[in-house]
Amino acid sequence: MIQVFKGDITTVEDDAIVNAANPSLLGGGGVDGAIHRVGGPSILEECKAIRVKQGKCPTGESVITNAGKLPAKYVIHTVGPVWEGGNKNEAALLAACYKNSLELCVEHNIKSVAFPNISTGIYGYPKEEAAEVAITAVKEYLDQNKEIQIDVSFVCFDEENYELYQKLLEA
Ligand code: AR6
Repeated sequence: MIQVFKGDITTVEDDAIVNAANPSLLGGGGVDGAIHRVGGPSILEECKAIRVKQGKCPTGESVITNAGKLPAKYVIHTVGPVWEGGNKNEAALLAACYKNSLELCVEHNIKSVAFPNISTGIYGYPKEEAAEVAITAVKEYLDQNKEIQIDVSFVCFDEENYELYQKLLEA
């Protein structure tokens, strides 16, 4: 099942929420800043341990940590592409963020997950193109893995994204 909500992802009570992180995994602005602020220091501690183990997180990949004081059980940190005009493999990298995050959900028996609109803030990905990539990637993943039952929500912070997702999901 795929749903869209408008709001702040730090309040979502799903098994997991996804963070739009950067390769350092050490925090930043936007939704990343909000998740670390509300979740508290245990998330950053686990991110630092992952850094020691594997180094930076490449664009398109995802890692999983505890969710600290957040209502979710896990935070999946994924690194979206910086928009550079569209010819730098941005769409494939953005799709990989969604698919790799869903892959982690399967590994951790996560049954509900909320995604923010990855890359559409500080990273500058055009919102309509990003929404199309996000919805297509999630639908493809769920279609290709029919045995997997995960409720997926897109949590839109701004009205423009919310309206785009509603329009595209109705179509
Ligand atoms: N809940 C849900 N969505 C949010 C929230 C929130 N609390 N706050 C912002 N958004 P951005 P990016 C939306 O900039 O473009 C960080 O510094 C926002 O409206 O958070 O992937 C990282 O460390 C937008 O639609 O992430 C990276 O350096 C969406 O989240 C860089 O920003 C993504 O915006 C990543 O940039």
